[in-house]
Amino acid sequence: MQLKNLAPIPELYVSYDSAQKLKVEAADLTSWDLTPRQICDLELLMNGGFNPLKGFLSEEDYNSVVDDMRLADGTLWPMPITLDVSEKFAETIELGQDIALRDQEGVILGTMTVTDKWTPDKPKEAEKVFGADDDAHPAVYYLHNAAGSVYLGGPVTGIQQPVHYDFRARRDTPNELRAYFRKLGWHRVVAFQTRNPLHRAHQELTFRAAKEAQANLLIHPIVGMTKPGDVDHFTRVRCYEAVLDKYPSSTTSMSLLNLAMRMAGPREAVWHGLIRKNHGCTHFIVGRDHAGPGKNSAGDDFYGPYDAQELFKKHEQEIGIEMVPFKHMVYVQERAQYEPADEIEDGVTVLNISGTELRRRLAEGLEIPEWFSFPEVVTELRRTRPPRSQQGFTVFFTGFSGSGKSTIANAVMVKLMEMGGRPVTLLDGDIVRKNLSSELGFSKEHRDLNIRRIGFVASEITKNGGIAICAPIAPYANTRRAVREDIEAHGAFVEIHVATSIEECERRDRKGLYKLAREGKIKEFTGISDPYDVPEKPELRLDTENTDVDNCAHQVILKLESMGLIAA
Ligand code: PPS
Repeated sequence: MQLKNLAPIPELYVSYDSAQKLKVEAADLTSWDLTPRQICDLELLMNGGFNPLKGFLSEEDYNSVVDDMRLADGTLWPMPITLDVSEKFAETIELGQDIALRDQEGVILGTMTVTDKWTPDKPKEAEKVFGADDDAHPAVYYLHNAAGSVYLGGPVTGIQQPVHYDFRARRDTPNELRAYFRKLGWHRVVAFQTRNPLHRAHQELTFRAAKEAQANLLIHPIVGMTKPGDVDHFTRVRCYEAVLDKYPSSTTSMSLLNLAMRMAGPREAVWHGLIRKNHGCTHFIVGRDHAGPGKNSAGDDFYGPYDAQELFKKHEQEIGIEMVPFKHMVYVQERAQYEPADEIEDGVTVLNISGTELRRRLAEGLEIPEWFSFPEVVTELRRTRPPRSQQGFTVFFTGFSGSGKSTIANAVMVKLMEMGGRPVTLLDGDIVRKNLSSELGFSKEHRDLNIRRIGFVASEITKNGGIAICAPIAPYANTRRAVREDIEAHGAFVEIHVATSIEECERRDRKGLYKLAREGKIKEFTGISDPYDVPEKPELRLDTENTDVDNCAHQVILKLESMGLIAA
């Protein structure tokens, strides 16, 4: 008997011979260079992971998905999969035109016939899809700050899969997984979605879920894009491989999913379910706060802890995959085992380590008990995340010209060099503008480019275990946030607002620039004729008007000590 979940699923790829021909023809088409997120989306469109989508959404489908979680024909589909482009590019495109979709190295992955072109109502998309137009939500932030302002829609023709050089044997298309399940005779398969390393509680939970569903288990981690700040997928995959041995042999498999997550909670859970159905699974584990994005800007959760399970349950029949609700597992010390929290009687000792506590223990090099995780996993995590005092980090000063940033930054640099241990690089505003950004002026566009360059260099330094000290004006909050995100993927970002008032800077006027700015001889001068967004929550704010340089530098060093970045 051929089970429906294991029958081949439609893909958007043309045959090998047609692909060779199409590749040559597509070289003459107008090209769009796909963003990393679009590459993830395109891969799953082409290989059937996003079945029944046949391309990037048309305007009609987009509106219907945003409003009702359905395509225009009524089919359940919760997430807008859109090709966002710049206004400039959109202007060059006529409806009906074919465009080539290229990866970041210029390889043509597919073509798209543009049937639709429109300017989306982004605040509405944010409200409807993510529940709030709040930049604290990573996907809303992306929507407003990274995504292009025009969407193109139309059917896609697949030429080739994006190339992955890592963990090739662990990546499977929906049809490859379906074939694998057919080969092994796995008719019931429960999928476990994750963007975190697996510890003992997850292993116990997934094992129980498989037993309850009388199904085999597929560990199906996301390796595309997850929440900024997550453990990188290279480390996670090494951790997963270590945990795979802990399951009874031949019951469990692992496959990597190149999905770009949106952290959309309930809608995301439904989307994840559809994707897993497409990958041949019959059951799907949905946990507490599934794909939750964390706190909103008022400090509250974006979604209720069980909203995702509720929405999934409501649409379970239509999704076509059965939900296995996640039981919160905790460790019972007296019985030395994990048990579902809701089944535990009073009077026993329940142990638990939260994600935040785990990060703290890793950062401070503290013990991580055996009951919590597997030694192999802890070793991997420690290799990637050594204690903070051995990691690289960035100190990012921001403030008006003449506020004292460079002087304090210099003093801090010398103090850190005196301590030794890590190489220190100073990226001072003036120095950077003499070399790295010598061709740039002071328009918003150029300032952003300047700060992004500084951020790029600082993130490389941080990644490689050094200390980067940056001291540009960096007047825009959004750009500072983007740089923070880039750097926090590798180490700490310590933002220091040198809060000297504009009046005091002008009074000091060390370089005579304020005088020239007042006379209109320097245009777009920060604080005089150009804006400065005061940092809302910097790690440290320095008052230079009542404190001398040495003391300011000392405050920075104390801050670094209190964050565990330098030994006390
Ligand atoms: S930015 O906005 O972060 O890109 O600016 P930054 O690269 O830090 O600026 C470096 C120095 O350029 C001088 N300068 C100006 N500042 C602000 N606005 C205008 N229009 C301008 N023109 C020149 C200014 O002296 C900055 O010096 P610092 O080191 O901040 O005192």
